[in-house]
Amino acid sequence: MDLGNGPGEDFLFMHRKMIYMVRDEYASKTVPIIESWKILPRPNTPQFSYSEQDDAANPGKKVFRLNISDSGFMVPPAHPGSNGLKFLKSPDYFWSVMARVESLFTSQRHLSGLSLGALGNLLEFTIHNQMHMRWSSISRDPKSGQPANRGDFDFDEKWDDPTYDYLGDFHSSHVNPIFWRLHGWLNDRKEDWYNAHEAAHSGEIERFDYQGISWFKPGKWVQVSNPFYWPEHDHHHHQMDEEDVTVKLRVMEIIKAAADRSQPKADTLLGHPEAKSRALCGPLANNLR
Ligand SMILES: [Cu+2]
Repeated sequence: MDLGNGPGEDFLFMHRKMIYMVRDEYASKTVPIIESWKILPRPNTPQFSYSEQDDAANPGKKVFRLNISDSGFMVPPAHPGSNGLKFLKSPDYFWSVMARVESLFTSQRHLSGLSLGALGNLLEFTIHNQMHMRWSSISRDPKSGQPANRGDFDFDEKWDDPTYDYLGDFHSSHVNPIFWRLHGWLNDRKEDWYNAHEAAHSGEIERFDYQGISWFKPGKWVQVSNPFYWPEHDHHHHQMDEEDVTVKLRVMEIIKAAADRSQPKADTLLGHPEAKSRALCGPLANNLR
């Protein structure tokens, strides 16, 4: 498997762009952003954590307030009969696999030997997919309330209902606030990666602005100069041929039509960026459900 290839960089760039677009939307509506997880919530983290803060109403006094980002995040049960998912959601799995992978991706020694593409591919196919599934609840048909999975090409309007926030489906996962916490965590690993390289061999990675996003110049550790965000006919990186781009554009049109039609709904602002990511990330939950 080629770990250092372009798609790993695309994965990271597309999500960073998406996170910043959504944070801008929140800022423009003066809504506080959904904070990233600083560390993955442990199976034994208390569900409600309170921290001491200054009391604005009584200067000099302290109050205890609920601190969401330090609180635990309950793990919803797996669909009965899905043993693979049951294992993935277990504390054993968290401690024996996820916590170890997490420590690799925060380790300076490990990060300073990875290219950006390898970082993206490794993150996506290990902890990213596991986080989506760990915190997903049972997928339900929003109309009937019965357990059901949306087909990959089923863009029926009923799936646009904001109550459909299944984390295992790219159509809906971004409606779930946990999506932004876990993707915020992933996004922060790029800064760890950059800092690890700076510490190990300062100057080998240069930063620049790409499409309004703070990114990394191609060089020893970075392969792609124009990470994928939306298919275009005029640049041909990753050996994408014309026919391939045409097919991708068609798929994007279908997805965009589905996203546009939910305009009046609350989830629209968040809907576009992740709809775009469908074409990039590939099926996430298929092998787990
Ligand atoms: Cu994701």
